[in-house]
Amino acid sequence: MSETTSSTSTEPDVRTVFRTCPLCEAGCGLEITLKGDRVTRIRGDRDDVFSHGFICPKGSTLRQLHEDPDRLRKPLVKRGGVHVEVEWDEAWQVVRDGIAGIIDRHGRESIAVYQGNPSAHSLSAMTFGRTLSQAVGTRQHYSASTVDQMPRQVAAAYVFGTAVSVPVPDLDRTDYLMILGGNPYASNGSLCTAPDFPGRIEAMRARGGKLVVVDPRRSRTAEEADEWLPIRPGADALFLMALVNVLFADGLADPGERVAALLDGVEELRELSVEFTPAAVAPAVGIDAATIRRMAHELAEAPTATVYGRIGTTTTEFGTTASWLVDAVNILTGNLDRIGGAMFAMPVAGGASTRGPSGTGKEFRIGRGHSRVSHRPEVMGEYPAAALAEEILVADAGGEGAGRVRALVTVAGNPVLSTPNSGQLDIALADLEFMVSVDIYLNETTRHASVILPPPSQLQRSHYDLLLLQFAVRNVANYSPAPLPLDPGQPDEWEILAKLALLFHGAEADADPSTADEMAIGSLVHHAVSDPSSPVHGRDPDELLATLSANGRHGPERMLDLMLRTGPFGDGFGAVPGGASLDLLLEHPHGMDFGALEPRLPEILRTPSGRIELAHPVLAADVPRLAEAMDRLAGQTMVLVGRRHLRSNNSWMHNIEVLVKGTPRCTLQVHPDDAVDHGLVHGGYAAVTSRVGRIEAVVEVTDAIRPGVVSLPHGWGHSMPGARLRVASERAGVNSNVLTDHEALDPLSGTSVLNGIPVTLVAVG
Ligand SMILES: Nc1nc2c(c(=O)[nH]1)N[C@H]1C(S)=C(S)[C@@H](COP(=O)(O)OP(=O)(O)OC[C@H]3O[C@@H](n4cnc5c(=O)[nH]c(N)nc54)[C@H](O)[C@@H]3O)O[C@H]1N2
Ligand SMILES: Nc1nc2c(c(=O)[nH]1)N[C@H]1C(S)=C(S)[C@@H](COP(=O)(O)OP(=O)(O)OC[C@H]3O[C@@H](n4cnc5c(=O)[nH]c(N)nc54)[C@H](O)[C@@H]3O)O[C@H]1N2
Ligand code: SF4
Ligand SMILES: [Mo]
Repeated sequence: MSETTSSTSTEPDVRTVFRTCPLCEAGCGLEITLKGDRVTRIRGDRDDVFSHGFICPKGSTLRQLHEDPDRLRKPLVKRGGVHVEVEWDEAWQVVRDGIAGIIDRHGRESIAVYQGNPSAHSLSAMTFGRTLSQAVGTRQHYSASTVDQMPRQVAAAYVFGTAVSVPVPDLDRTDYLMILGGNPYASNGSLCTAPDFPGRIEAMRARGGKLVVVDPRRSRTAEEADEWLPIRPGADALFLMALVNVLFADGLADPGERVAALLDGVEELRELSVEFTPAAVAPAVGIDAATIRRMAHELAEAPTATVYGRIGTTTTEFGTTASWLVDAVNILTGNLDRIGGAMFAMPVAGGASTRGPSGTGKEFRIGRGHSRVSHRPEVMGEYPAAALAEEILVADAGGEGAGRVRALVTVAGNPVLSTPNSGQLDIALADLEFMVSVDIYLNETTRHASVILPPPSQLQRSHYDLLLLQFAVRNVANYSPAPLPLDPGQPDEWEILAKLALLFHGAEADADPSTADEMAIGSLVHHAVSDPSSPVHGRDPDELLATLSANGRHGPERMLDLMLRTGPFGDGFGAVPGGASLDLLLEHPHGMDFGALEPRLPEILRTPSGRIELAHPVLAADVPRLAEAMDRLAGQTMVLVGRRHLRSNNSWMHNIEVLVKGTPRCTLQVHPDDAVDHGLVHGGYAAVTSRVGRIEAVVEVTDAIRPGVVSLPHGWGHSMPGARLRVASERAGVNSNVLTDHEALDPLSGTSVLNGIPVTLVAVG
């Protein structure tokens, strides 16, 4: 820890450390002042190479999170329906016996694993999550990906070859940004890692650039935009296809020489787009034909432009198709892989887009197995989160896959609030025989757990965002050691995951997590030396292992060091003096900037053809479904969409007083015309009913939403018995996912439709 400690005060015991915020994708640098082991201040790190001092209101609350009396410090075991605190040894024994019992009675296929969003930002979970899920030995894998970005990844995998070859807007250099279904003024951006996203947008506008926001709501981002297009929910793929239609029809399609030489499927895409004229789609999309046409022209004619789609495009019935068409528009307007357009990051710690033979790869396929009850295809090793409840509840079903799910492991997930038809999932979890949760709270989901194993607080852990730096708008690397020490006896998060893995392998309760650590690093080193494309190909694995383990380095740090040193900027274990390594990052507590994005075609491609699949057969085959949806969308009446608020973070930061105080945020936004039609009044209550559920929400009448659309944020509904969230339960709100339908999925990715849910509204007294 001493390596990044700088004393900024003459007061004894006061020191300043730097830590990247792990709460969202922006990854802002924090400057943390400590007196002894107490945090006295957190503010933005002005010297951070990426965030330059920016933070949002959540960043400084890592202190409140650390000090929250409801945050679990010791494991909880459920006895007689009540969670009681126990010592770690006792908890591990209960876990060991529970696992052994389940495997004995029902086999491994009866155990499901659900990984939630914070695990994507956790160095521990990104390095040991896979160790755990492999050890469980089940096909029953679920995660928040299928209520989030999976469609974007599937589209990238078909078009470019890997699920992480997702082009990101070159925010700092573009002249024109069109955002569909994203609200970075609230979310700080997603699949586009850019601390101070709003500041970057303002800089673009200051240099004469244009911002267009396509959103059924006039979001904060739309307020700031030059133009707001209030699209009908679920219609983005049609809107984008119409842009493609105009680009071809008006002779604007010009990918540029370099990209054109790599493109397959241009003619097929042109043919597919023929029927989707602006006039044909306008009634369904809710944007007039002239505007659609003008948008296509503006995108093609801007010096540089980039289209960016996020949650409002992915969590819809055409999530994958919309994501593909985002790429298609960027390609046809000549903006793919060029400065100011949509570019690919070059992750410093490497990743699927930097490994293996460059320019070609294996075919991406889904459907290696199907879920037992609804026969949903596997996607990237997972079944849809929306299918978890039925896999628990339905006793007997035909189809592939062995038994019914009888046990569950959750890691950093709160699916009872975050996944569709959560009323049903709540019932299902109560029906499990055994459940282990790795989580910091006793909340809506973990109240069902037989055992809760709490990791240390965010401030007691080191950080490097292995996943999200793969989607950054600059090539940046930022490692932070843990600012605070562990509590006595508290295992680190990776140790919890590693030990769980060992127990699933049949080890006893006193197993040493370092056994799993040694196995995991051994296998990573072995892979590296046998990969012909790795800079350490052919080297002696023992020598590399010894180098990595110098000074007792182990766990995630040792793995990260390997990834950095064999990554695209790495030192190659001596081959490239001065190249990236963990030691180098430790010398740079404010992060290291490896420069602006640079063109990566054709090297980034991993498609079997080595080409960009602009009309991949799987994607092309979805187009008839899109055409069929037009009439239905045009006739759509009342639908529900979500939204995010800057001071909230999915379902789990509502126990922080400073974030939730003030005006209640869990309100149902209703257009004034709809309020009149339904007899709803501002501040009154509306009963909202969908196919699967009913809730009563406080009405907020506002013209910042399209007529025929209502909006409720997700992640609320903290009034469930058995949870321990004192602050959150006082401002419980209602759970919007009681209304979202577990049967409504994007069939190409298994991702839930969370936006555009048909609902009816009735005023209640
Ligand atoms: N209707 C609707 N539903 C949505 C969305 C929407 O837009 N609309 N958005 C979806 C999206 S994008 C996402 S990502 C999902 C999120 O869905 P989930 O990931 O299932 O839920 P979260 O609310 O992020 O809950 C995170 C859990 O992790 C715990 N936790 C926090 N930090 C840590 C940690 O460091 N370690 C561990 N082990 N646990 C930790 C918290 O206590 C909490 O239980 O929700 C989805 N649900
Ligand atoms: N403050 C805060 N920040 C967060 C989070 C949080 O909960 N709070 N969550 C984090 C996570 S896990 C994620 S994945 C990201 C998500 O980041 P974003 O994608 O930016 O998420 P939202 O802010 O929900 O913005 C989605 C927008 O889509 C609009 N929308 C709804 N339906 C449609 C539609 O059919 N078409 C179009 N075009 N728009 C539609 C909504 O009105 C909303 O304005 O945010 C991350 N950052
Ligand atoms: S924007 Fe995200 S990363 Fe930055 S301070 Fe806020 S929560 Fe943390
Ligand atoms: Mo998310």
